[in-house]
This record gives sequence, C-alpha cells and structure tokens, in this order.
Amino acid sequence: MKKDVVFALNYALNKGFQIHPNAFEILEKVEIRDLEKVIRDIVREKTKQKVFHINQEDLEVFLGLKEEEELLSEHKILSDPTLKITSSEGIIGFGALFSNRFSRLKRMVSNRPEAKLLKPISSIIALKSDNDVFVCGLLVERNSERSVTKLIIDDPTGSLESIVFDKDLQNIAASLLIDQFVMERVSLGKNGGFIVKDIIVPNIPDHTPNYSKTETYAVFLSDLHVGSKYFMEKELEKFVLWLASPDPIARKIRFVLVAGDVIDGIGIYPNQEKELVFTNVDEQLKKAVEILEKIPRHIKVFIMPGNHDPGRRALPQPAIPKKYNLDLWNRENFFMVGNPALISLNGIKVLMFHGQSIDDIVRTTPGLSFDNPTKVMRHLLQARHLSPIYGSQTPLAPEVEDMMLIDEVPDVFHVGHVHVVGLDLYKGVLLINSGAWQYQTPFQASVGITPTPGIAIIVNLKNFKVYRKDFKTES
Ligand code: D5M
Ligand code: FE
Ligand code: ZN
Repeated sequence: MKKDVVFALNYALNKGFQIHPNAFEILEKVEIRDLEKVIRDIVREKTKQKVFHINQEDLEVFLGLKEEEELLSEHKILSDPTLKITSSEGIIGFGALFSNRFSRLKRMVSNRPEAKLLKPISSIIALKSDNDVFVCGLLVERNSERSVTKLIIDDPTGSLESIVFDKDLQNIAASLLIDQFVMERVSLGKNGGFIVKDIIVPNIPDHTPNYSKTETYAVFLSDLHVGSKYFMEKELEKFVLWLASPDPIARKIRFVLVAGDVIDGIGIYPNQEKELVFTNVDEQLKKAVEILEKIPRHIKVFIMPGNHDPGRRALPQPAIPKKYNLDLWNRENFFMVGNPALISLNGIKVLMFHGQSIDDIVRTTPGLSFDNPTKVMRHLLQARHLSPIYGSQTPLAPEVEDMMLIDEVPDVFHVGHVHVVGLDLYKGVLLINSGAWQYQTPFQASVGITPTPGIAIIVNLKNFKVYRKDFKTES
C-alpha cells in the first residue's frame, strides 16, 4: 500500500474510526491528491455527525465521484447596471431621472381601473366640481401636524398639496417613502383645499414563485467587510470549508450570492483607519479573494458591491471594477454584478440590492427600524422602487434611466447592509436580509445597531425552505 494511503488510514483509525473494506478498493483504484486532507475532512465532518465509520460512499461523495441526483445550476444575469451607467451630470440629469421614474411607474399602474381616471395636476388645480378625481405623482413632502397629514405630490405638469383627515389613510400616508410614486383620489373641500379620499401605491400583486426543478441550494451572504478589525475571518473560513464538506446540504449548494460590502474599504467613515487590518483596497480585496476562492468551483459565486466597496458611491453602482482586482473577474465560477441586479438561478428570479437606502428610509418613516429589515423591504416592494429618497444620505446618480425601479416581481428579494438577519414572505416573495460577517463595530454600538453576524442563509430552491446556519465560534 502506498505511503500516503497508510498514513491517512492510520490517522482515521487513531481517531477511533472503522474503515469499510470497500473504501480500500477505491483508494487502490483512484489516485487521490491530498488524500491526507480528504480523510481529515471526512473524519471532522463525521465526528460532528457522531458516525465513526468511513465507507466507499463517503469517499465517493467527498471526491465528487458520485452525485445521487443531477443538480441544475443554470444562471442568467437578467439585469445589471454595470454596462448601462452613463454618468450624466447636473440638474438636467436629475430631471430626466425623475421624469423616467414617474412615467414608468405611471405605466406600471396603467391597467388599474383608477388609472383610466387619472388627470394631470395642472388640470385639477382650477377644479370647481366636487366630484372625486384621481391624480398621481412623486411624493415631495409629508407633514403631520396635530391630527392631519399634509401631502405634496408633483407630476410633470405641477404640484398638488392635499390633506389627509381619515385615521387609516393617515397611517398609509405615514408609510409612504419620500419621492416614491403614489396615486391619490382627492376631492375639493369646502375651504378650497384638496382632501385625500384614497391613497394607492404601485405595490406588487400576489405572486406565485418559480421553483427549481432540482433540489439545488443557494446561500445568501452580505457585508463581509474584509479588512476590518471586526471581520469574522475564522467564521467565514469555516463556512467556506463547510461548502466543500460532505454535509448533505453543503453537497447540494450550487450558488453563493454576496450582496455587497465585500471589503471594509478606506475613508468610508471618519477615523476608519484605526479599525482596519489592511489599510488599502487592493490588499483588502486580495484577502477577500484568498478566502472566497476556496469555494469549490462547482459553486457559482455572485459578487455585488456595497457602499464600502470601490467603484462609485452613487446608486446604481457598477460591479467592483477590474482595475482593483483581476482575480475576482478571472475566476471561472465568480460573476461580478452591479448594484442592484436581477439574476435568474434555475429560473428563480433573485433581485439583489445592497440596501443603502434603508438608512434614509428608517430615519424618515415611522414604525421602521434597523432590527427589522424585511419590514423596510416590504415598503420597497410596495413603492416598486429600491431607493426613492433623493437628497438625503444615499447618493443617487443622475442616470437617464431610473435603474432603481422594481420592474419585475422577483421570486427572492435579497438585501444586506443593516447587518441583521431578516426572513419574511411577502405576497409570495421570499425576503432575505443576509446579515453580516463582521462583529458589532464601535460605531454601530454607538447608534444602537446590534448585528446578528456569522449566519449563512441557505435556501432549497425547489421549495424555498430556508435554513440558518450559525458559524459563530464560541470565543
Ligand atoms: O452599514 C452598517 C449599518 O450601520 C447599517 O445598518 C447602516 C448603519 N450605518 C452606517 N453608517 C451610518 C450612518 N452614518 N448613520 C447611521 N447609520 C449608519 P455599513 O454600510 O456596513 O457601514
Ligand atoms: Fe455593511
Ligand atoms: Zn453597507
């Protein structure tokens, strides 16, 4: 028997394992590179499972010689801003952006019965009759004072101020995001002002999701923050090793999606240098590649930028540019996408977005908080827009086409940024906030954000069954 085979077998036997004779047959037939490592991995995994024998199947499974089922892993990038970004500049650009947002959302609601009755704002300003009329526009302002709410909406023809008295309607008004598209049914009040009778948001219809034909699994991650002192390197390494292990679920994983903040970046917030292990972007990305390239090649990895990654800050963001790291682009199982992106995995449409807009939305919308990110995600689907608020902290680029619109109803909506795991189902759409791989930073502590890091969200694409796997080490 070859020396390395003897060594590997002794290793397993010393750990108290029995080895089935059929495992020997394989070892004699197949030339196995890194046999020692393979045996060690099997021993580790089976020890966890408290099963202390190794047979032919264990070796076959681990060496990829056997798949009990052919698992589909087809992908298509349906929409990606990277090549569409025009970087138009100035006020004219923003005019074009908002006019595009307005007209496309108006078209989106055009099959609703109310849409037939829509009037331009300019034509109703001089309204004399007290019949109800329908208008639509982007919400520019919302104020609540005493027991009424004032709304101002703009369409291309003018601006309309209206008042909401009804309590339920006021709650709906409070849930609207600034600069989102909204339809209103209004009537003329006795003192000449417009009174809101109904508020209609674009929303998504009840959705019947697409499922994968085979039991292929996908893992949803975000906010690795490689380069930060608080990056959970050990935990992410453990996750990557698990992907290559004989664990029955790990063996079925064919997709890994990373929703931004791959690295911590530099100059992202004041005094960040003090919290970095690597103080330049190149080194941080190199480290990220070092870890991610251990993901087995049969798993496709989709990588999106966040506000900490290089490229540009304003939304939509292009994929992390080649000039920062060519290895990310060259590896055959890595797919670099912009933010946001729509990706089909075995026919399942996954809308991916880093989630920068959540900060502004939480700050301006009553009832929302960082520790319930999927509630914010519901609002985004209702507004059919990923980042409506303009002029606050989330920079928007003056693109001619508003690429932050949610044109298509996805099957899975995957967001990151808040570092808190959130799972929900909204009208048939699976909502995932995939948490983080960074411990709580002093800044997050100071603003009361308590992350839930080190958890991988794993989804069986055949039935959308979701698993949370915690990789946090005890320390
Ligand atoms: O964002 C991580 C989390 O920290 C996310 O919930 C937003 C929050 N955050 C980040 N910067 C700010 C500021 N300036 N104000 C309030 N909250 C903030 P990350 O993108 O990973 O830094
Ligand atoms: Fe982050
Ligand atoms: Zn972020």
